[in-house]
Amino acid sequence: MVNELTKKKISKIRNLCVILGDQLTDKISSLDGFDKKQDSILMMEVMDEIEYANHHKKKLVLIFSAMRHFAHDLRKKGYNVTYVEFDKSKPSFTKELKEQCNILNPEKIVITHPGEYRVLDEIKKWNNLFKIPTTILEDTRFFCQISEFNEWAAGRKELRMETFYQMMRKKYKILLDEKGGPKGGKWNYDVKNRKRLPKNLGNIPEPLTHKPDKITQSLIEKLKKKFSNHFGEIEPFWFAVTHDEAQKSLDDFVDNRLEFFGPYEDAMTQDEKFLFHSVLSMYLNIGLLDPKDVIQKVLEKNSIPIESIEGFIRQIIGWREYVRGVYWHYMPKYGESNFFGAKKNLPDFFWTGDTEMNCLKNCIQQTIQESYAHHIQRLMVTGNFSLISGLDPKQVCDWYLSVYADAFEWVELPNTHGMILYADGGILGSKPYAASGNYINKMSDYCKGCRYDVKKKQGKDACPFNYLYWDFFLKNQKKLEKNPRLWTVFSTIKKMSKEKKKQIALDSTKFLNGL
Ligand code: FAD
Ligand code: DLZ
Ligand code: SF4
Repeated sequence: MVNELTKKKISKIRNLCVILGDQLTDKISSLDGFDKKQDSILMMEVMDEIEYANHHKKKLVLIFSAMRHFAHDLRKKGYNVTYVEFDKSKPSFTKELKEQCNILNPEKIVITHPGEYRVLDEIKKWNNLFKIPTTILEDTRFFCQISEFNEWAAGRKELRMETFYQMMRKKYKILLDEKGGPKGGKWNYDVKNRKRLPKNLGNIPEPLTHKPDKITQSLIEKLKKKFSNHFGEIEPFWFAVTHDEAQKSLDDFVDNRLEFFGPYEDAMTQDEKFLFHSVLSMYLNIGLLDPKDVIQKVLEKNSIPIESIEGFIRQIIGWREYVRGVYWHYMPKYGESNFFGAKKNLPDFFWTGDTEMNCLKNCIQQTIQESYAHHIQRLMVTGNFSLISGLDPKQVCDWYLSVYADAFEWVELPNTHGMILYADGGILGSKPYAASGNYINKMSDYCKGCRYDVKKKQGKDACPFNYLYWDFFLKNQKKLEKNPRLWTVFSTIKKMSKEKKKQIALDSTKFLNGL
């Protein structure tokens, strides 16, 4: 791509604004006060970012295509943009920035706070390395700033999403009644978000697909050649890569799927990959959609049942903001804990989908194809399995960071390390989300097509989730038995015979050794 600035031979610029691959909006704080005559933008595709995880090929296409389209739009609007395309000779942000500073000679470097600690650490070294002042600005796309979360968290005995969420609802006056209480009388309609799919629901509208244009198509061809070793299927590629396309995807969700989002939020079926989910996280996370616009659009649909509106709002201003707060509050140490001392290697089938467990096979194959799985698949199938099998948290986190198009560490790590693995010892959630095959059978149709029998509790045909569930609690009894939310689990264990415990251990060891 042509380097506009070098072409124009500007000898010195004022601010060099660095925009990262997940900051693709002209509302980004690093562009506040941008002066088109004196300032310039730098965007870089670099090998470090490509190689720090085994990113799904669709994720690579999404990010680079969205970056290139964004750079193109900025230039059309009259911004000076230097754009560095990926190449083996472009190893890191720091190395590239150094070269660009030599050419552009800026007075100041300006950047919005990155989404990952690893990158923040790198940026913090620029001041000294380049002897050019570097300003890191807050990421104002979020509802809750990091300092505000830290203030909220300070002195609390425990952090809980629900308390945080209510604070956010009050602060932004979202879904409140005239007296300032929750609209409809309840803060949370979670109990209405757990319906199984009925047989006669009819056709579920699929998410909007977008035809790759020339920029995307040529990227697909290049990436196919250069990064064929990366995970997942690159085609068919149908994601939005521009703001206009992402906006159309949002409209499509609100018009066609939001109504049933609430009731069927926890449901799963092998025939539908997306159900009533929005499939918007990847656009939100890279800047193609603004969370504030998304909330606004959803709130305008006031004819839709409250359990869908509230359920959706809770995910965005509740969970999304809460996990980001937890991440920055506890980094860099957050990912280092291993509460259960879990150390089993991630089985190969996580990368291939080659397993006889139908629920896992289905969720993983879908992940290979789409770089997407909805929340309950990530939580209760792959996540639950990782927890009760005692898989090494670092390997599990690496997997989630690689395979999903929406995966950036600020959101992936708390969800994986905290929510599913409880490796943080209960910072993020109040108990581990362990479940037996019964839960998966209740919420899906996976068990019908499975070689294992979900009703069987022991022996070679029994559903592995059934014995692994008890094995997990038996192995971790000392660490968990005082948790009041696990009272029923441990009262059952107290009544369990020695023979039964022995059988659970036998079945589990045999199964885990065979992985
Ligand atoms: P919907 O179900 O339509 O939800 C609406 C929006 O709410 C999402 O787009 C997302 O922005 C937000 N949201 C919902 N749940 C969460 C949550 N727990 N944390 C943060 N935001 C949430 N989400 C990511 O964006 N990136 C990740 O890397 C990621 N990793 C996850 C790993 C695990 C183990 C688990 C259990 C969850 C993870 N999530 C992650 C959260 C959630 O699964 C995805 O946001 C969601 O599946 C994306 O699909 P959707 O857009 O259709 O979401
Ligand atoms: C995920 C990703 C990839 C694969 N490549 C790039 C890149 O080459 N250049 C870039 O600016 N951003 C990329 N990203 C997104 C970054 O990883 C993301 O901006 C940081 O993780 C945020 O800290
Ligand atoms: Fe999964 Fe067990 Fe059901 Fe098979 S029987 S699909 S392994 S829950």
